[in-house]
Amino acid sequence: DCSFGRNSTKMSLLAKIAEIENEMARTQKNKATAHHLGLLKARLAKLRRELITPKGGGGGGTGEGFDVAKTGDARVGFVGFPSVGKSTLLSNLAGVYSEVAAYEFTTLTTVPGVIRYKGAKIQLLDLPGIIEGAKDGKGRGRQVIAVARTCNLILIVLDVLKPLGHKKLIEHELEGFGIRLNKQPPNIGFKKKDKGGINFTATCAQSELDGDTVKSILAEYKIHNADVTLRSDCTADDLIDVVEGNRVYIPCIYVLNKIDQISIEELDIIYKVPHCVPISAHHRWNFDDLLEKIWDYLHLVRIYTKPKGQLPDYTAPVVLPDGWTSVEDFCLKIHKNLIKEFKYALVWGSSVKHNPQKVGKDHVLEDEDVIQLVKK
Ligand SMILES: Nc1nc2c(ncn2[C@@H]2O[C@H](COP(=O)(O)OP(=O)(O)OP(=O)(O)O)[C@@H](O)[C@H]2O)c(=O)[nH]1
Ligand SMILES: [Mg+2]
Repeated sequence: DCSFGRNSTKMSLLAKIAEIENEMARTQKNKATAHHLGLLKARLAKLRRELITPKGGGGGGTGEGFDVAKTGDARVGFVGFPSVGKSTLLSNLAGVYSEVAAYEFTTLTTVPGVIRYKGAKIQLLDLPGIIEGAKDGKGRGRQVIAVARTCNLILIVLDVLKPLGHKKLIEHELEGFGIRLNKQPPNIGFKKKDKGGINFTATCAQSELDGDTVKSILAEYKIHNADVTLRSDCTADDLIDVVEGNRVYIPCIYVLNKIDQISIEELDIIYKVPHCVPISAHHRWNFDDLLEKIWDYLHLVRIYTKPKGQLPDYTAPVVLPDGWTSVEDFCLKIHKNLIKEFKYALVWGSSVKHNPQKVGKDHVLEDEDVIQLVKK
């Protein structure tokens, strides 16, 4: 980014972003302004995308040292401001050394660790501290957030002594980079066409969007022909997310660290934050709760294999991610050619009515099912 040309485009993009953000802050949110706000939001989303994927710059990789190999059954990333205790957490949870210090920006690259929990191998990534404005290219934030996008779960680590406003700031940074936390993809049908104009339908009452607003948001993207179906009460942001594509939906846990420094009364208040686990990384307090919550939020599915005539092996499950748990997915996880030899499978457990039940490759398995493969 050192060439003058690049920097000046970046500055002008940042200036435009600030201008729109200011205008949005000044605009009262109501029915009369919804249309205008929708337009501003679409403009903002477009500028942000330009900022993170510079023209001709190849989209910008994660940068040296940031990209560590994905190993294990799931990847969990620690994101937070400097000195909140991310490295202490990695060291004490995974037994991996990551430099800990009282000064800020101790960790300068990704430090991986791995834990085994309920038979699953979970990769933990200690990431460098990020600062406000990270998504707009400040500090190492962009690389950090790019790695966060590859995680199956994000732990936002917060210092309980710092204001809860820090939580908002970090969420804002991640959101600006296309990460959606603890959220389902919007229930919007969207299909571009060659002609016929904008065909707008809503299957339920809409508090923010109407046909005109949808039309002008799409016009911002030079889309004049499309089918749009809103199947839940959607916001302009939801529609923009669908049009932009490239959004990732990741579960998130707020880890409130350093509870050794607060009172029991303060702890009671903190427990009310949704999706949170209070801990002390330094004293290893409440790690059991944290691990259990990590497990819950990852939604992993354990499948035990039973070789013919033997008992199932309950110590080494095959672990599948939620949504990828068909018998075919199971076979693929073991070996890429296994499915070619597959005839049928016998399954015991909650996914079947009879124990065992003969199933084909499309059968969807559930957590703790037992499977026996029968080859051709
Ligand atoms: N009191 C208290 N201090 C802690 C706790 N966990 C970490 N610390 C201290 O907080 C400081 C920062 O810890 P680190 O683990 O280096 O923080 P970090 O988030 O990795 O910081 P960066 O790498 O700079 O982003 C160190 O002095 C730690 O000893 C805790 O549970 N309680
Ligand atoms: Mg660190």
